[in-house]
Amino acid sequence: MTPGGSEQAAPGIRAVIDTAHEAFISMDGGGFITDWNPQAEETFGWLREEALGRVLAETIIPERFRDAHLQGLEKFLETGKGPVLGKRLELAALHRDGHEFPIELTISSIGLGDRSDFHAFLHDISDRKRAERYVAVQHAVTAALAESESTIEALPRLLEALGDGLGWQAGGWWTPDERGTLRCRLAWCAPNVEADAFERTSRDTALEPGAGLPGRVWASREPAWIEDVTRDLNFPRAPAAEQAGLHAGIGLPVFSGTDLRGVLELFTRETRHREDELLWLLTALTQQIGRFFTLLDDRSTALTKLSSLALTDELTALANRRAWDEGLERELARARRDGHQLWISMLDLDHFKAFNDDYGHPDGDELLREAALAWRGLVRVTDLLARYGGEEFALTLPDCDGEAAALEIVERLRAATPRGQSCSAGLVRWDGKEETSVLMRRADEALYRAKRTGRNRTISLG
Ligand code: GH3
Ligand code: MG
Ligand code: MG
Repeated sequence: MTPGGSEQAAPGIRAVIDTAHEAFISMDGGGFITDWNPQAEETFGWLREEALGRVLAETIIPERFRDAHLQGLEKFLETGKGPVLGKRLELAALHRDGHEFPIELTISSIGLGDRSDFHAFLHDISDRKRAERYVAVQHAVTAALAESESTIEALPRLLEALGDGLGWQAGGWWTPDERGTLRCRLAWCAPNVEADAFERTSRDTALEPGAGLPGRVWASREPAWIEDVTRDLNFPRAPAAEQAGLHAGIGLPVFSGTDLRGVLELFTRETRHREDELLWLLTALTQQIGRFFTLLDDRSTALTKLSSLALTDELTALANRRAWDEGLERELARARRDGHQLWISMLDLDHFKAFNDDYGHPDGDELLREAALAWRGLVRVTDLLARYGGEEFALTLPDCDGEAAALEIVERLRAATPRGQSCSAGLVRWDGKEETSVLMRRADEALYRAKRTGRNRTISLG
């Protein structure tokens, strides 16, 4: 049989085939193309007269699938059975210009005596595949965000979700340092890519706003698309990209509100013209990422607030008992390290119960607040002044040069007790080895002695 010389379809059928939305291809049992409609011309880039008589496998099947195709064909001719016949299939196809694209097709076989002809209706499903891929990327990004507690945790997962999902091979995250120079904080590359050297170059590269891909995104606050970074005049990492085989690059600004937080970049091995649809998708995704960053910021502010609340006395806004316990341990460690003196004082309002009885509890509260305020203003910010309990306060005096200096400060505080009230104080010096509980017991003992010996005084046990 002459290639291309199979029975021509009847005129009515011919018209149906030629005006079909689908590409129509026929092949004989020898694997030669015997029919090819205008849609097939459009889909594969071969004219009908060029295609007829060519070997189908060499025309539209990517090289790596050709063996399987031939084996399938042989098997069918031997057994009359073909697992692919009559089903809807999704396969990779080859265009005349060498690019691959996904198609959906149905193959049927018509036996003509001892001959078999095969016919296929098919169409390009690139758009559908791209849409499916975009949905998958959206899911992957959402999952990466949902699994992360912080931006540090989220960013590597996001780069992977975007790169993997879109089939781009490398990526990075850039933020400015304290001088406003952009630095690569994170680099990612697909497992099958030799981009280690490119990653290293990225980490070693410092870019001023306007320079390179991240710099121009940072300066313009707009996404940027470079068709081929190895040929771009404003891409300092071009030699490293060339070596890694990376070509097209995208840079995306990530905003939290109006605050530009950083630039995400992605690279692929192919040279790619700007694709608006992909840029829209990525812009929408970076907006989602930005909202997540805002959420994390709000949460960390709330957590800081909570933890400071847990250490603050509500009535006086001084450090509370818990903050005292923690702070005292820190002061002891510091004094041990530096070899400094550390003095501790306990102060307790005199006859406070009587004050409450005379003026009422709210006025008692007010007195506590006023005392806290007055005393806080008389000590250094580094001195820890805490409400130890009820009307009892505790004070650390680090770096205090001897008993006289410590006493002077405590006396100053006592003199500032508001509303004509008095208070008593105990003073001790940490001996350099005793445990906090022992130290506090001694301070208590000093205070107790001040009370017992008439109040309105300071007793130092040294
Ligand atoms: P002393 O001179 O021996 O220290 O006598 P005092 O009355 O000050 O001491 P006491 O321990 O007998 O009584 C302490 C009082 O402090 C009893 C308690 O009702 C009052 N108090 C504790 N916490 C607060 C508070 O937060 N607000 C008010 N208004 N009073 C408090
Ligand atoms: Mg008291
Ligand atoms: Mg008391």
